[in-house]
Formats: sequence, structure tokens, C-alpha cells
Amino acid sequence: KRLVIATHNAGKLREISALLAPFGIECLSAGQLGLPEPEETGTTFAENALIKAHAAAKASQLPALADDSGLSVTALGGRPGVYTADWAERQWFEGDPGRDWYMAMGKVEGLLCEQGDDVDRSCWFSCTLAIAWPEGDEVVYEGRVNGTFSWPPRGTMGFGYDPVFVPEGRDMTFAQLDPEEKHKISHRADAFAKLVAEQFGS
Ligand code: ITT
Repeated sequence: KRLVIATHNAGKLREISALLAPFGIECLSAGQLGLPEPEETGTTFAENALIKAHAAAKASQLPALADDSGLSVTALGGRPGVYTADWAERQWFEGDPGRDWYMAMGKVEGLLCEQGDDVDRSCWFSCTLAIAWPEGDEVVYEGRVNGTFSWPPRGTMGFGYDPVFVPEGRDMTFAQLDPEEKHKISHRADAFAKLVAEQFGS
């Protein structure tokens, strides 16, 4: 079985490949295939995941899996949410991805600090997975993990906002956990468990 992984995010590609490894699927990345990156014009994770999956399935004539995800902060009314990538890559772009991420995480921290010392720091990661087939069929699975926005950033593993996210019931950030540990509890793992149960029957 061949599946196109319709992402241009290296961190996501690494995690998705690891999560699919037990199922004997040949993963081809959108980058490898030189597929174009469609504009994410949706207002929900599901809409954006479907836009990406259908674009990749159409261009490659293979089934394609897309992941749309983000961090939502309770005290910010759920922001940045669907716009998580934009906060790092568009508003702050200066050519240094490390710096961009630090600035984006700092933007969330700054907005929380404006609300005072006892601000609610609860937040959650969402992950919506969509598979689209060249014939037009589609499926969608949603996952979530609750946690706390923690400052300053800690840890070097993972990607994106992992250094500021402490999952419920733990003291360490996602960036301090081994990938296998993150894969037991993450939003992506939650969505994958649903996908695997339905698509691979286990
Ligand atoms: P593709 O659309 O090419 O897949 P993207 O980075 O633009 O890549 P999204 O639009 O879904 O992906 O944006 C999701 C953002 O949320 C992404 O930039 C990450 O920084 C962040 N994010 C998602 N999952 C995460 C995780 O497990 N750990 C840390 N940050 C995560």
C-alpha cells in the first residue's frame, strides 16, 4: 500500500512516518514528489486537512493523508488554533525558523501575561487527519490532548510549540519527552488511533 503524506512540515512528517511504521505502508512525502502546497483557506482544521489531502491525491493519483493541527489557548478564546502556523511563519518571518518559533511562543506568553499573574494557562493541541482518494472519497479523524502553556520554553525534541506544552498529568514539556512517550499521548496519536482502527482494522 502506498500513501502520500501531504505535508511540507518536516516535524509532522517524522511523527506520521513513525506512527504508520507498524502498518507496512510505503510513505511518500509531498516534498519528495514535488507536489505544490495548496493555500489553506479553510476556517476549521477539517477543512484545511481536506484541502491538502484532496490536492495531493489529485496531483499524485494516489491516496493522500493530510494533517492539520494547532494549539488553542483557553484564555485567548482558542487562538491561535487554525492559525498556529501563521503566527510563526507569516507574522514573524525573518529567515531563521528557530527565532520565528521563539517569537510565536513569546507572542502567546505576552498575551497571557497581559491578563495578569493568575491567568488560566490551560490549552490544547488539536490534530485533524484527512485521507482523500484520487476518485474523490474522503475520511476525517480528530484528535486532542489537553495541557498547560508553560514559560519559558524547555526541551529540544519534537517541533513547533512542543517546548511550551505540558500535557495533562506530566511535569515535562512535549519537547522534553522522548518521541515514543509523545506518541502515546499526543493529539496526533489520538487521531491516529481512530484512523488505524477504522482503516487498518486493528
Ligand atoms: P503542512 O500544512 O504542510 O502540513 P504546517 O506546518 O503548515 O504544515 P499546519 O497548517 O497544520 O501545518 O499548522 C500546524 C502548526 O501547529 C504547525 O506549524 C506546528 O507548529 C503546530 N503543531 C502541530 N502539531 C504540533 C505538535 O505535535 N507539536 C508542536 N507543534 C505542533
